[in-house]
Amino acid sequence: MVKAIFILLILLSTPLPSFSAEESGVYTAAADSDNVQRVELTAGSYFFKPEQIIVRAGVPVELVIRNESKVVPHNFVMESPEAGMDFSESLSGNGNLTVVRFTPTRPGKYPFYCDKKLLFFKSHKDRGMEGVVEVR
Ligand SMILES: [Cu+2]
Repeated sequence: MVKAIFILLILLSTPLPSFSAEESGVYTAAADSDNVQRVELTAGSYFFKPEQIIVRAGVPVELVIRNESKVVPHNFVMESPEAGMDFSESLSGNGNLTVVRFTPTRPGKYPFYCDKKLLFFKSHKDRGMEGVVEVR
């Protein structure tokens, strides 16, 4: 009984988890020794995680996207040619990786999303499969 109370006290004294930037879906990239900003991204039905990626302008970025989806097709789309990010890449599923490389040229916030849509259903983007590259 004493032991049970002791454990309870420990549980009660444990501070509630605070939400760090990581948990809220923001990732700040740091350049590796070869001066590439590598970012791991997870895609699934219907999300990208992290949802916000912060990178530096003028430094190459390599996005390594793991698509967890087994059946539903997804892609990764950016339409910001003015900032050096203009592509539509199909994502290989089943946990496979797709690598997207670009060099952001201009500070700002640029959306990325999946543009897949099945018949009359809501698009994946509208279901939350979207995010932002913030270039600083
Ligand atoms: Cu999708």
